Amino acid sequence: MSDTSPSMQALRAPQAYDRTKVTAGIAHLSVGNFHRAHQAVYVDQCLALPGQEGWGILGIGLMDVESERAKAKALQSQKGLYSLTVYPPEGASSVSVIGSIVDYMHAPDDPEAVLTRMSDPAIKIVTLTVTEGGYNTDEKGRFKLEEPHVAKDLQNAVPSTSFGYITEALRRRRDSGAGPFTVMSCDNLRHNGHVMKTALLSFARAKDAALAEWIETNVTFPSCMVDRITPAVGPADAARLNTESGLDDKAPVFAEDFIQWVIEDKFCAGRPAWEKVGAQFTDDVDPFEQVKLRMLNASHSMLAFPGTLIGHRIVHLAMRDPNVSALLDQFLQRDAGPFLNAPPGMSTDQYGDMLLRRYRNPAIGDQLLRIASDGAAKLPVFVQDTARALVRDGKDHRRVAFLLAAFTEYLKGVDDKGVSFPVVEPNVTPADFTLVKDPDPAKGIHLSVFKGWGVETSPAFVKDYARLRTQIQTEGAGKTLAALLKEIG
Ligand code: CS2
Repeated sequence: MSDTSPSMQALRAPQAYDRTKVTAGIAHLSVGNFHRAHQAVYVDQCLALPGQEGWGILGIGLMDVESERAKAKALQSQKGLYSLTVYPPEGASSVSVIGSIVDYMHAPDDPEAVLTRMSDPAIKIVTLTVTEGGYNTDEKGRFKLEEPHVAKDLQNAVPSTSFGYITEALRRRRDSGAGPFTVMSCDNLRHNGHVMKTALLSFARAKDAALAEWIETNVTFPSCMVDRITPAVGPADAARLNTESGLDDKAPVFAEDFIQWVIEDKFCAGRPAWEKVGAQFTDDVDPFEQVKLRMLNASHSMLAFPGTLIGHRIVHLAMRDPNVSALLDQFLQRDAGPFLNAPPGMSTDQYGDMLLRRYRNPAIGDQLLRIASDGAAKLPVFVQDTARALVRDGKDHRRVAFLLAAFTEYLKGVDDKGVSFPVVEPNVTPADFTLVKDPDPAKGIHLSVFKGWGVETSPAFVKDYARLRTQIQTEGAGKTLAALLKEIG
C-alpha cells in the first residue's frame, strides 16, 4: 500500500495518553476511512482525558473480500495505529497518529473469536458504519428477511452479517448476565437509530422472539448525525501522504478539517465523555440530520452524477465549472433549504454557502465516483423528501428532474466524452438496468430507486425527466445543464 524508504519513520503511539493502559469499550463494525477520520478521532481525543482509558475501539471487518483482509493485515501490523492528515481550505495541513483502535479483527477469519469479544462485558457500545445500503430495508423501511446473507444468518449459528453478530452477542450477554450494549449506527440515514433498531429487532424476531423482546427492553439505539468529508485513499494518495508526513504508514487516511457529530444521549451501558472533545449531545438529532442529509449529501449527489457525466472526476475541479457550481448553489438555496429549519447558529443559506466552500477545498481532491457509488441506496435518503415536497407544492422541480435523469444516464457508465467509468451500484437490479436501456426515456422513472417518491405520478415531472434524459443522450450532460440553467434564468 505504501512506498517505504529508509528515511521514513515508523508510526509512534500518541503521546497524549498511555496507550498500554487503553482497553476496548467500543466495538466498531466495518472500519472504513470515514470511521477512522471521524469517530476514532473523537475517541482518540477522549483517551487523553482522565478516566477514559476503557473506551478504546475494537475494530471489526465484516466483509469477506480481499481488500478488507489487506486492511486488517495492514492495521494489525501497525497495532491499529495510522496517520490522519487534515487539510484546512487554506494553509498548512496537520498530521496526527490516531491510537484509539487498540484491536482489530477480521471477522470472516474467526467469527467465534469476534463473538467472544463482543460478548465480553467490557464492550459497552457497538457502533457501525456499514453504508446507507447496509441496513437491508426496502423502500417502505421494512427489513428484508429474504436477503441471501440475512437468510443464511437466520439459519446458521455462525453469523456473517452485522445483524447476525450483534444478535448473537446480545444473546450471549443476556444468558451470561453481562447485560446489553448500546447499538449506534453512524451512517448517513434519516433517523439512523430508528432504522438500526427496526433492522435489528426484525432480524432478532425472526431468529428468537424472546431474545428480540429482551433486546427491545434493554438495548438503546441512539441516533446521530455524522459529518466529515473523507476521500478514498488510492495507492498514489497513500504514497503522497507518507511522503508529506515522513511516516511509513500502510493505511494512511486524510480528510477536511471540518468535523461534526451530533448524538442523541441514550446509552444503556455508559459512554465516553465525547461532549468534552467537541461532540454535541441532544434529545433530538432530527433537525441536524435533515439539514445535513438534504443539503450536504444531496448536493454531493447533485455534483456527482451530472458532474461525472460531464467528465469531471474531482470535486474541487468540478466546482470550478460555473454551471456545476450554479446548479449546486440553486439546489441548496432554492430547492433543499426552503423546506428545512435552520441549523443552530446559522441560516440554511449560510449552511449552503459553507458547503460550497468545503467542496472548493483544493487540498482534498475528493472523488466524484466515491460519492456516486451506491447511488441507489443514497438518493432515496438524500433527495426523496425534497423531490416530494417540490412536486407537492408545485415548485420548480427541474433541477431535481435533471439529477434523476443524470443518475439514470450515469448507470450506463459512459460520460459526455465517451470515456467509461466504473458504476458501483450493488442495489440496482438487472430489471432496473433493462429499464435504463428502454428506448422510451420516461420509463426510467420506474427504476426501483425512485419508487415511492411521488414523482412518477406527476406528469410534469416525468415530462421534464424524459426530455432531460433525451437531451443528455443527444447533446451530453454539459450542454443539457447549460441549457437548463438558461431556461431557468
Ligand atoms: C457523501 C458522503 O458518500 C456520499 O454520498 O456525500 O460520504 C459525505 O462525504 C459525508 O457524509 C460527509 O460527512
